[in-house]
Amino acid sequence: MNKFYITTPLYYVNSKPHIGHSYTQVACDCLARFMRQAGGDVFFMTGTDEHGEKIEKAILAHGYREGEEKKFVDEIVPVFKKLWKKLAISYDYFIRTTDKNHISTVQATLEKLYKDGKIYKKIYKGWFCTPCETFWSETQSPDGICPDCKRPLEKLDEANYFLKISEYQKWLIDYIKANPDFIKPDFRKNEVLGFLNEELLDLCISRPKKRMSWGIGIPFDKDYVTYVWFDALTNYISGVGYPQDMKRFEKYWPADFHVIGKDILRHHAVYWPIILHALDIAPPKTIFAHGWWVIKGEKMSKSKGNVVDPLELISKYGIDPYRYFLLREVPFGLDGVFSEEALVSRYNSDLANDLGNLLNRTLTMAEKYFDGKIPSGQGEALKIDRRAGLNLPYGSKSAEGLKTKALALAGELEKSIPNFDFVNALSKIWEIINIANKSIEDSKPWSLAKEGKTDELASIIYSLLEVLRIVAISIYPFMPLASQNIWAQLGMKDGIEKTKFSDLKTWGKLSSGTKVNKSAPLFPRIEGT
Ligand code: ME8
Repeated sequence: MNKFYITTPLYYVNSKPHIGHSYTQVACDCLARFMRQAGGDVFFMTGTDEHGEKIEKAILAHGYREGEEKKFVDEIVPVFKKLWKKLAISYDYFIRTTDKNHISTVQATLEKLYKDGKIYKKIYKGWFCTPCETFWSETQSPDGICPDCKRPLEKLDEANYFLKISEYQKWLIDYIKANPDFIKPDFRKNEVLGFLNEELLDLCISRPKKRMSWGIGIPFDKDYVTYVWFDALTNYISGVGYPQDMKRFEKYWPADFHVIGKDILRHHAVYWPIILHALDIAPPKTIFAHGWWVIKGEKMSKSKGNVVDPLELISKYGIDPYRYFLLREVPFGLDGVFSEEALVSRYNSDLANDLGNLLNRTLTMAEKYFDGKIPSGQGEALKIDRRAGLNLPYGSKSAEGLKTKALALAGELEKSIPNFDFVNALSKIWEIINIANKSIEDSKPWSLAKEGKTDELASIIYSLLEVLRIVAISIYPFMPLASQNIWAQLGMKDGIEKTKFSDLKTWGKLSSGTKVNKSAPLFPRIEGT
C-alpha cells in the first residue's frame, strides 16, 4: 500500500479559525479522502502553533498573566478541533507545538545542529518585524518597512543564536531547479527563486527569555527560547516520530505534500528544506502554496478584522455546500473573492438544480415505475443513449453514452485531484450529472411507461441509478456527507467510505431488486437571498 503523508500549516491560536484556515483544511481533507479511496496508507496531519510573541500578546490581551499561557492555549485548541470535526476533516493526527514529544524533537534537533557546528551566537543589529517575528537586512528593507506585512520595523540590538543557512543557498537553488515538483504551482517556484537571487541571511533561531519567554527552551542556553518558526516547522518531522521512532519516520518521510497559503511560502520553501538538509534529512516531495480568500480587495485575516466565520455559513447552508463552494469556485493556487451571493448561486445551480434534481427525479421514477426497486438493466446503457441523442448538449459530434462518459471519469479524477485541480475534477463530475439530466428530458421515461416499453424504461432508470452510484463515489472526497446520503438513498447498506476508487471503473455494480430509499431533498433550493 502506498504511503501518503499530507500536512496543513499549524494555525496560530491567537484567535478563532476563519474561512482561510478552513480552506486549507478542506483541500487537504479532499486529497486525503481521495487517496484513502484509492487504497493509500494516508497520514493526514494538522494542528496548532502555540508559542511565540503573537500568542503571548493574545494571551495577555485576553487578561491572562505570564505563566498562564498553557491555560489559554488549552482553551483555544478545542475551538479549532470542533470546527474541523464539524467540517468533516478526517485528519489522522492533531499535533500541538506544546506537546511533550514535539518539544523533545525540537530540542534534539537544536542540540544536533549545535553539536555539528551549524548554530552560532552573535550580536544582531538590524531591522526586526515584531508581528512577523522576522529579521530583515538593510538591503531587504531600505525604508524600514516590513517587505511582508508592510508595517514599520523596529531596530534591534541583541545577542542571539543563528543557523548557518547562507551556506546552503546554492544547494537550495540547484535543488529547486532540479526538482520541478518541489514547489507548486510553478509561478510560486519562480517567486522563491527570485527571493534566492538576493543574499540569504543566516536564520535567527532564538529569542532571549528576558524579551519573550513563551517558547521551547534552547537546550544549550537557559536564557533563550526557540524562534517560533523553527519550533513550528519541526512539527512535520516530530509528528511522524523523528527522532524517537525512526521506523515510523522512515515509513512516512519525506512528506508527499505540505499544503500552505502563499503567505508562508518562504518559511516552507527556503528555511524548512535548509533546516532539513542541515539535519541530513531529505526535503518534502512537494510544497503546494494556495491563494488567498480576499474580501473587498483585502486578504481575509484576523489582524484586519474582516474575517467570515465558517460556522455561520455552515449553519446557514450546510457543511457540504460550504466545502463544495471553496473547492469549486476558485482554481486552487489563485486568489478568490469571497461573497455569500456567489455561494448561494453555486448552491442553487449546481447542487439544488443539477445534482439534487437528478437524484430526486431518478428515485421518484424508480418508485413509480418499479415499486422502489432497482430494475434490471445491467450493462445496458445503450438504449438511453440512442433515444437521448447525448451528443447534443456538449457540442461533441460523436454520441458519447452515459456509460462511456461515466467510465471515463475515473481517469479524469486521477489526473486532476492529486494535482489539486479540484475545479476540473468537479466540472467533469458535473458534466455527467448534466448529461444524465438532459437524457431524462430527451428520453421521456414517462412516455415509455405509457407506451408500455418496460425494457427500455428499465434500462434508462438503471443507467441513471448507475450514474448516481458513480457520482456518489466520486463526490465523496469533496462532500462526504452528501455522498453518504446519496449512497443510502440508493439502498446501500455499507458506508460510502467502504467503497473503492476502482468501483468507478466498472459499470453495472448496482444489483437489481435492491430497494431504494428516497428521502427528503438533499439540497433544497435557497430562495430570496
Ligand atoms: O502562518 N486565504 O499560522 P496562521 C486563504 N502558524 N488561506 C488563508 C487565509 C486566507 N485569507 N488566511 C489564512 C501561520 N489562511 C503559522 C504556520 S506552519 C509550520 C506555521 C491559511 O494561523 C493558509 O493556509 O496565520 C495560511 O498559510 C495559514 O492559514 C496561516 O495560518
